[in-house]
Amino acid sequence: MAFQDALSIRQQFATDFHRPIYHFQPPSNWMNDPNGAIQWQGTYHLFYQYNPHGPLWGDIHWGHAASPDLIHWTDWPVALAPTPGGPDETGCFSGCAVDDNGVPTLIYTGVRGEHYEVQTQCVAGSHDGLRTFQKFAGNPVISQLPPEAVQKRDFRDPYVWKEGDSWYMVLGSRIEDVGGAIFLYRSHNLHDWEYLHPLLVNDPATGEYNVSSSIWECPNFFKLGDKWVLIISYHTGHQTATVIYFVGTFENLRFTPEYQGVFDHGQLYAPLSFLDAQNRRILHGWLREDRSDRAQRAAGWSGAQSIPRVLTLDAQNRLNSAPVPDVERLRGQQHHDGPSPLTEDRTLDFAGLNFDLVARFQPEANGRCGLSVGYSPETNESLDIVFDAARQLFIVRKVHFEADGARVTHEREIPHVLDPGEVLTLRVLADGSVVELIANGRTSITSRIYPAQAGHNHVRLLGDHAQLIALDIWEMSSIW
Ligand code: DQQ
Repeated sequence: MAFQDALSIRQQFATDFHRPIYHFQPPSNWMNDPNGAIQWQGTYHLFYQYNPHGPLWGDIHWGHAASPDLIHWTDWPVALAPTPGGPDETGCFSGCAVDDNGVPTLIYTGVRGEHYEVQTQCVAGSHDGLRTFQKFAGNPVISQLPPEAVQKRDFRDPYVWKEGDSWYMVLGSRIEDVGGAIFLYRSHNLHDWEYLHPLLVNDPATGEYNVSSSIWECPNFFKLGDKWVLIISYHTGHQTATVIYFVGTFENLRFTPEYQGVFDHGQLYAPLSFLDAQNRRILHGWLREDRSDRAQRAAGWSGAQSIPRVLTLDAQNRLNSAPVPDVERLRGQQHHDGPSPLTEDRTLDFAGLNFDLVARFQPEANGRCGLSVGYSPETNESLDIVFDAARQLFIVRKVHFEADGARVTHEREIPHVLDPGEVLTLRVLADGSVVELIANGRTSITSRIYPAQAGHNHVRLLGDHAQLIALDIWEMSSIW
């Protein structure tokens, strides 16, 4: 698609206030996982799971966009399409990109079968600066499942890195009646792969995320500081669930987790990380919709990418993330509030759905403090995120209207433990229907909201028995 065509398609959505203006999306239609993120000769390239035919999942291709700064994107032609009769004839599923001796190379899952039941690993390289990709004639490069996995499907999402002269790959999968599994492979040329052993397997005996029907998708495995981090997207076997991570050691090709956490408690899924030229470990995540297929069809688009985040480990080996600093260049008019005691809920002077917000609170031992986004005083529609200091958790409450006009309330609790003496810090990137919230750099809660009217866009301060130290909100400009 020519750049100008992409722009004019984007302009058709100009009045859709649910559509983000500064988070990446394709011009129209469906997008899910980020794929193949890489910085090539200074330019960032992002690929993504894409259905060119409509706004629901299906006939999965790899869309492609490029950026000088991870914020402003240009649409590039589709990079991978299913080849009739080939190992990817029913879909080019998720994968990564590497630099194979000067050749940008994509490694992805080719899918065959009416029910996506044959999943094998494929390779494609570019010889014209990532404009087009040629699939390796010997594809698939991995088609046999390891002996541990007796099922035929759920064997996908290669994540590859190089160490010394060897390439390594982790693959997401499951083991029948045991649950999610990540398998480790090695190669000297990206074509011939040797299976080593499971990197990590679900323990059905422990924990909330250890269900024997689970599938572990989209693994990322990388060194961060002195530790190794494994990120997986956890699928219950019935539905897309939560992104979790493990931090530990990797010695003699064996991973020993020492700490486990949740990367995001909401709508962020299937993230993909890569190392850029500044040695930053950067992660994109798919921001899933939270509305019906019918509503997505009516909108004509589905899915957004998170603002890329820089990953770090804190002193307790918790995985921290922060939006790339370049997003701050989109900040426009600033609104400031505080310091002031928080004794009751109050609506701010600022209203809008496209903003960047930083707030710091000091709650008393029994205090509550937080924010409401997309609030309507007439209907009470809102997304409230309130920290309960006594219980050290967030209460996330969403009041919204279904397509049939029914008013619905969802409420859930998300743990967030402040360190001794630590103030509560909230960073919120709100953008149409997207609300990315990161608390103290380590608790990520991504929400999607679809206010019934554009004017349902007030921001409120919520809480009592707390001190607002400072609040800053910046209006954000569009990247298109
Ligand atoms: N999405 C892809 C799969 C992956 C899943 C298919 C995760 O490769 O496991 O679109 O969202």
